Amino acid sequence: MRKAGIMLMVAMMSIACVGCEKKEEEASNNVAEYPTKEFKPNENLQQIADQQKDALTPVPNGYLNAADERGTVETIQYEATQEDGSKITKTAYVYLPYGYDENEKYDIIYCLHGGEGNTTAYLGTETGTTKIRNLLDNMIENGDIKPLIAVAPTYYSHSSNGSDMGTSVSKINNFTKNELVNELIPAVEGKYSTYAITTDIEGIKASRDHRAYTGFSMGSLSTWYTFLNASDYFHYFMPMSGDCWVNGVSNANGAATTLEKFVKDKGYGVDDFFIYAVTGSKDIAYAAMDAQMTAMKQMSPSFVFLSKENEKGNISYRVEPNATHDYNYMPLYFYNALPLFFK
Ligand code: FER
Repeated sequence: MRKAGIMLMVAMMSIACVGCEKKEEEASNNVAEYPTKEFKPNENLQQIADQQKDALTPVPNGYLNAADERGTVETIQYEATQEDGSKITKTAYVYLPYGYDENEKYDIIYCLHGGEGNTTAYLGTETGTTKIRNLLDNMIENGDIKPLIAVAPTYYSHSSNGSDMGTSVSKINNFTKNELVNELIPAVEGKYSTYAITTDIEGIKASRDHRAYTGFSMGSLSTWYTFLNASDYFHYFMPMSGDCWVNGVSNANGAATTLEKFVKDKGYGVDDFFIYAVTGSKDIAYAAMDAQMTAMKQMSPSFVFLSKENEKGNISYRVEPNATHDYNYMPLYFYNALPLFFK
């Protein structure tokens, strides 16, 4: 009996050890590849394997190069109220599609950078282009999407330099709760022609089906906060590589429960919002985002996930095999999500 017990222990220890070595091996490979970020090895390899069957549709050749018909980028200045009530002037970049005509109405997407990023992350500047800008030009030129306006602002208390990383969660909360709808949207959509006939609260609400919000990493966090703080004004959301910290960091069940309660309280059905959540299987945000999505998958009918079997839903969760935490994956995510928006 005793002998059997010891043998079992030894057997268990050696199994545990095999697991250990494997994990260590995986972890060290990843540390070499991503030296600045901690990478947690995927815990559910079968799930990853399943998702890998669904790799995103690749961006067509040439779509990241300059299109024949190119939009323009302008800056807009607006007065923003900070958390302490003080006012500052902030700058956002605005992409206008090729042939922009102020007598037409355009769908609009607000794009938020990651931690320590800035307003140039998506659209560059007036003169310098970016892959996202070329992608938008090419998608519009080829009829993949209707011409739209894109805006790249910041949740920081400055426009394009320095870092407020330490205070970014409270800044993101203030930005999404107050500045976005009271200050940024009126400034942008008062100047450029969107579906907002007026830029008071009612006009912004009435045009929510023509407004989207996306962000990468901390910008993804801001996307979840916009869902909670400003979904009266936005119908479409694309969180890229970041989970929701509304109940604290790495609290997937808490985040999912808060989001579900919000959807129930609002009385939202399957047609009332659409979330395209996306990340990469080797992204530092993968574990957190995947855990949140796993919890939300249990929350039908508040969250109805799109799948091959189910083409009607209010959320799609996609994982690009091997993609890391890198802005260079954003064009792939935009290319796959934008045709699903503004339906
Ligand atoms: C996450 C994982 C990583 C996340 C953010 C980060 C918001 C990193 C942010 C940064 O360093 O900028 O799930 O969610």
